[in-house]
Amino acid sequence: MTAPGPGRGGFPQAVLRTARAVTARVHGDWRRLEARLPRPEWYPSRGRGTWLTARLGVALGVSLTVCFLTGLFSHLLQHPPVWFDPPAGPRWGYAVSQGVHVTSGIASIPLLATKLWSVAPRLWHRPLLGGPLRMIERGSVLVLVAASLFELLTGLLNVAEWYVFGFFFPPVHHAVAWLAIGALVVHVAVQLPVIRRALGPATDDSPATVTEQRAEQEQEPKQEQEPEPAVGGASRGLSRRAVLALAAGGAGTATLATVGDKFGAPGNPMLQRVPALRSASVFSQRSGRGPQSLPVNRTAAAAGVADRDREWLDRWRLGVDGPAGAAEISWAQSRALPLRTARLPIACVEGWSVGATWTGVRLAELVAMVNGGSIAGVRRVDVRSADPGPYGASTVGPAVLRHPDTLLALMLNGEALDGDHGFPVRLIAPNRPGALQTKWIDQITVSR
Ligand SMILES: Nc1nc2c(c(=O)[nH]1)N[C@H]1C(S)=C(S)[C@@H](COP(=O)(O)O)O[C@H]1N2
Ligand SMILES: [Mo]
Repeated sequence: MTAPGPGRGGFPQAVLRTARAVTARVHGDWRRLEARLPRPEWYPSRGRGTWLTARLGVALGVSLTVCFLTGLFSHLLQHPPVWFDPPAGPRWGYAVSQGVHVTSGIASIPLLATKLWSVAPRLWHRPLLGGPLRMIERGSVLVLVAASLFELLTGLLNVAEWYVFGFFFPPVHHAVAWLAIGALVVHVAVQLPVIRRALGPATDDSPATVTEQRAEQEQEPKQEQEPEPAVGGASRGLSRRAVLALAAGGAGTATLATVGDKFGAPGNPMLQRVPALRSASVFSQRSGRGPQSLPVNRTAAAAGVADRDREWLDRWRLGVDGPAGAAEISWAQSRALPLRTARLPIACVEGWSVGATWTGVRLAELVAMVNGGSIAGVRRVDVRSADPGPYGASTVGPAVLRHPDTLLALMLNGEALDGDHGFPVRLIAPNRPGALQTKWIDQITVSR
């Protein structure tokens, strides 16, 4: 009798045998697991089918594309690459674009939820994994769903200022947006024939469509039954039109509940015309909160620049450094410079925006002091505050610098700036993300 020791047949054979045993075991386990997982026919709702999915897909495709483009615009303005000089107009440009970005993102959430519901049975089509092609196709849908959910969720959390994610939001939200839009393009390309058929003039019950469905069902044997059953049919749930109406209602409600803060201060003429909008927007908390009727994201206390009294102000100097000199400007001196008043919004990345009347010194005026009397040849102006946070400093490019309403603001709505709004001076410029409207500035550096 020979003992079945490890030495029998040599080492390579032993490895092969073990590998085969493991593979068979895994395969068997997988088959048993697959047999117990849900099947498409466990989802009997008669609302489901390509008619509904395609229509939800079109709505979602539009809202996500709008969201992507406005997001790209926002990213370009907030983190301009070296080749891009952010334009200074239109002055409400960023406010409108970011309002549309956040609104389209929020409206996408109920649309995406309904669309996932409408295709849920497809998740369980057999084979679950299949060959390499099927794995790639299903993998691309997985990327699309995961990236879209990630974008909508992180965006929503950011708007709600609930920073539970442990990463710096802008670069990650931007990178995953490309992943989502790339997967969306692939998805639309792959599904185009189905989409065209579902949206086309032929109804689901027309002979042509039935034939095509049969072809589809042959590819994927567990395809859900497409035609809406006759009245008194066996399947349950809402009709496809009812589900579509529900999704539209959800998107509309979410929009209405949050859109109010995109229309500026309580004094905004737009809101005076539609006062109901503000009261309907129960989740748009930001409008008008804070001192001087302007919301505050980061308070002076949070930035470590509170308790600025008279003595502090007497000692305070605004440092200006440039290629042709340097200056130190006291509070009294700054108020003696030519002042200019402009109506400009603070437009936060969170989507809210509030217009206000700002009075201050033109940034170009200060830059000229240390650049030989003009702003000629200036490539960038860096403004800095004592705030160590991520928005404690920002850079102004040539186009914004040239704009006459780009100000170092000393006053807001006719009063000295409140401590929370950047006392003694802050930057305010047209078409500029709120995050770059730096408060509590004490240093300006001019570079050619
Ligand atoms: N120094 C400094 N300036 C800052 C910030 C900051 O955190 N630190 N936050 C910015 C952001 S995100 C916005 S939206 C605006 C808001 O200005 P407000 O607080 O005056 O409304 O200030 C900007 N200026
Ligand atoms: Mo902001």
